[in-house]
Amino acid sequence: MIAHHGHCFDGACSAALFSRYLREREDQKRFTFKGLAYEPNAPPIASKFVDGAINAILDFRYTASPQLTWYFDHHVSAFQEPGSREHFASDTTAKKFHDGAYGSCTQFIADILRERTGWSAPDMSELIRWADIVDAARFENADVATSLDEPAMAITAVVQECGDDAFCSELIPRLTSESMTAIAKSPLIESRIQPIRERQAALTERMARVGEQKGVVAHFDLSDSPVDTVAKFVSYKLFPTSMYSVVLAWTPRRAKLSIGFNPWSKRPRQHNIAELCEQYGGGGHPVVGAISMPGTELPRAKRAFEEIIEKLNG
Ligand SMILES: [Mn+2]
Repeated sequence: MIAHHGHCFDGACSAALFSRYLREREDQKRFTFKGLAYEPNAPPIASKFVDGAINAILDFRYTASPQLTWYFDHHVSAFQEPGSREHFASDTTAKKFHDGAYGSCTQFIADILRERTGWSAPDMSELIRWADIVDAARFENADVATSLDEPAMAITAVVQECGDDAFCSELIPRLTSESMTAIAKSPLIESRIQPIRERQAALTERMARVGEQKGVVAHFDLSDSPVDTVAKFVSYKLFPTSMYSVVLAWTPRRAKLSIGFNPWSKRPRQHNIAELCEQYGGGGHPVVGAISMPGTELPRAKRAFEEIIEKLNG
């Protein structure tokens, strides 16, 4: 059972790379893929593990479970569960790895497996390269970051919007053997991309309308009508001189604050966004993070939104 960060390109690529390793090196033939989400009141991860099977968590929080066989993650906020850091540190299986310095979990898995076992999948190098670009936001500019023309970007957009377990169970095995160009042209992606293009255009328009820059922070309160997915780099396309963006998105299910550092900012980052998010029960990376609250707690999310704008300007 491979549990991976759900609705996430890096999570899907991690699952693809690692499942191929298990197939080639540990003779595993059947895989169950399970997407994990940072949600308030999410069921414990261990409840998804299968007895007697290889259970892996990729690109997601650690959990102290005796059923966990493999673990790879690069989120600096991986050890939120009480006692999890100690459990990880005392592990003796040499199958649990964490490195917060990595841009993507996929690259991390590739490097660890090559160093430790000599295994690699040369035909997946393009996938690994793009997982690193996407997850670490190492795009050349805001235009590449907001365009769906690159096959990897089209797949990323569809994974983020439609990446439930049924979809990922189809996508992930294909990522182990097909080119992203072929996958992006196939019905799996092609049939889902058009509405995303249209929604993204509409969202860009809405962000241009409600967006404002205060100091070095571009902020967008989108809570007046439900929106689930946020095109995070649009903010830097709209406000190229901003250093940070703060987006408040809301659905009846959850209020979500997305905070990011402008990767094309000419000025160096002054704040650790993961730490900032942790103050509100969220997490992420130094350059990008998120905070989720139940949808009923929108007033609290709005207060956090205002506070974070102030803190980022401080
Ligand atoms: Mn990742």
